[in-house]
Amino acid sequence: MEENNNQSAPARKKRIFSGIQPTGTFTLGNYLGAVRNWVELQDEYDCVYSIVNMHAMTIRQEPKALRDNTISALALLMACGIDPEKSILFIQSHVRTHAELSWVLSCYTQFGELSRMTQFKDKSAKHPENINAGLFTYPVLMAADILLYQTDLVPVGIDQKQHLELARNIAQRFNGIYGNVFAIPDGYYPKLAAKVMSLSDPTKKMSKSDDNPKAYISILDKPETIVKKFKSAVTDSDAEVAYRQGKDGVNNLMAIYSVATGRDFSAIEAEFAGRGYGDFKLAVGEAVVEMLRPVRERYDQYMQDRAYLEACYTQGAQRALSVSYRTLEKVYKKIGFPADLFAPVRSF
Ligand code: AQP
Repeated sequence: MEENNNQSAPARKKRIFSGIQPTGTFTLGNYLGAVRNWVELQDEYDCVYSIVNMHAMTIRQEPKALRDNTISALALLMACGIDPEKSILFIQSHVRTHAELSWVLSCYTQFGELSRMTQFKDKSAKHPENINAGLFTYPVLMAADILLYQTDLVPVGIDQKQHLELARNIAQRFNGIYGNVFAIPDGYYPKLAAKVMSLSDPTKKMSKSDDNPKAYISILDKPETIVKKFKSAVTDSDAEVAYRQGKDGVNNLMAIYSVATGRDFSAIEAEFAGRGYGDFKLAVGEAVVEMLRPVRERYDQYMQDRAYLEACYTQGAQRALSVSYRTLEKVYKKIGFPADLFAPVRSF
């Protein structure tokens, strides 16, 4: 039979990569800024998601807590809706290509570039007792994470924009020397809640490692805790629910409420016109409780099935290694390393 040469191969789906650190239970910021979008992108894109425990080491971690948080992060991602069959879902330290490419890329990254990273400045100010080299080179490892998968799009919160720009610069520099080795990734930022702010200081990002638990909503917080934290959220003395410059606390709550209910800002302003902040904060708390309820329930189910979680991360690591190794092999060849003596079997 004659081959039909007119039939073109199906277009490759665009590739997505993103990661999250297992430094504690995810916050509402992690959920709205990143994970919620990861879930939505799964049908349209070829997605790769990682629990980036190697990044977490840049801040001192208690080993048992890190191990437990890593498994818990896997269950949390699945509870949020990441499907380990549809997407490649893996634990970073299981896939050796990340550390290896990171070393190579660090030789193509300038000290001055890393010195300008604001997250390094923020985190080293927060942990003056442990300003380690890993904290400084964190963005290079992140560039390796992304570039290994020939990533087109990186869905992250806006706080990661500077790191993503650096990853693009490193890729362009490398491609400029060796030809087209890496795809150049674009950032994908949510329109709303790209930066969820702390409930106790709305000029600061909501973070899972904040010392003050009232500052963040953990996605596993009990319903009554969530409502209580929103009730004590810092706002202002205007007593007007309106989205305006200078109203950081209210703006933050409005963005959260808007995502949780699907209502736009003018509808929210109309809903709470003439009513005090008490009603508004309660409504935000209740909407968030409802949004997170299914996540909490599914999380408990996954955590009871350790064998299933292990099977998921094992399969995820095999698939991630298989895809990422192709890029690493190409890089090694380009830079002049001899062929790998211990290449992984590529049958996954
Ligand atoms: N407050 C936030 N608003 C929107 N997006 C956020 N992200 C984090 N905080 C917010 C996004 O979540 C993804 C995973 O983040 P990460 O765990 O890798 O690191 P992070 O940005 O340092 O998050 P945390 O919660 O602040 O962790 P700690 O306290 O350990 O440093 C990223 O896409 C990030 O943009």
